[in-house]
Amino acid sequence: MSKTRPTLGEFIIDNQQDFPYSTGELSRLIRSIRLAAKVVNHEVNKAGLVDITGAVGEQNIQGEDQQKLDIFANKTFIQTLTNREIVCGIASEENDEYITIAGSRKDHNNKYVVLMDPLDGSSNIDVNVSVGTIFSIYRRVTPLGTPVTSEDFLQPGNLQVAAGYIIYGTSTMLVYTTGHGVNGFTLNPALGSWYLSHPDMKFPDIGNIYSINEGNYAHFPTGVKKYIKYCQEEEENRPYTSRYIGSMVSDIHRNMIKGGIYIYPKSSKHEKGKLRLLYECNPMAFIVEQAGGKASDGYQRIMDIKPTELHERSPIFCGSKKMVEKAEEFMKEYE
Ligand code: AHM
Ligand code: MG
Repeated sequence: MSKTRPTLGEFIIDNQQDFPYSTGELSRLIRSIRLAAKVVNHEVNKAGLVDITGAVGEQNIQGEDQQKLDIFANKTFIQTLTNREIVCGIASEENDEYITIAGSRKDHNNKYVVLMDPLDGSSNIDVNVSVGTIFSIYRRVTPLGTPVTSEDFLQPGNLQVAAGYIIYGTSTMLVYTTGHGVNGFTLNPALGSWYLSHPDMKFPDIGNIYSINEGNYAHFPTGVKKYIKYCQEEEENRPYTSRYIGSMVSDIHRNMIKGGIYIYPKSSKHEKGKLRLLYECNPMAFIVEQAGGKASDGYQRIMDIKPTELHERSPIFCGSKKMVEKAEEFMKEYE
């Protein structure tokens, strides 16, 4: 009989030493995310029933308003983290401003802030394609006992304490890092438990998949156009295979397992790219680097960018190290 895999709960207890300044707060925070993820997973799985249970904006048979799933996911994560009193602030791709959480004692004494994209790739839901939640955790930099300020959120990615994603796919997985490698847990929906299915995940140094929305080709910088042509040439292990789901979490998850590069560059349509530095690029960059890959904006490390605004965007090139380095060479040569 094969050895039983630890659950996420057991894994957290066994790896307490991996949690910096371990007071149990970060473990509780990950547990809250695990809970919210299960609630969102349940709702995402029912998305195909929307014609039966009522469309967005209509009332369902219980007389409740149907919500768009990204709004539902946003509320679920915010409520779970707020109710459990473990964070002092939350910033979400769905909210214009960050949220300050005082706690029931109004003491502002929690030390972590969470930044998240509650449902990334949500335009894929209607066609039954995988979507994800992305989260990023920092220690606050302002003094305990005071309300959080924007300074607590505008930290470079290299100060992240933990980051992760949930992929609502053919199975649902939670993948996260606390800076000691990357581990993936698969949800057994019958039991509601997450099992360690992908221990110590590693990006292959080089792969044969490139993931980019080539429909925007005409608008790409020359370096990106040349790199795409390089991917398509018949030489060495090329041409590479093109795979683009249009759901960042799924595209990067696949590339981490099989080897590949994911690119969302700047273009003449999007001067700074499309993806958000704080909610999408930094957490994914932390995971990619912890798995031995590389994440760059084409010229510099994503996690070294000092953010200046909450909803700032950044181009991103991430995945197998050698592939990202090659793409950077093209960016340097042709810009
Ligand atoms: P979203 O946060 O509005 O869902 O947008 C992010 C998504 C990524 O998951 C995905 O890689 C990208 O947008 C796809 O964009 P495009 O359709 O321009 O290729
Ligand atoms: Mg998004």
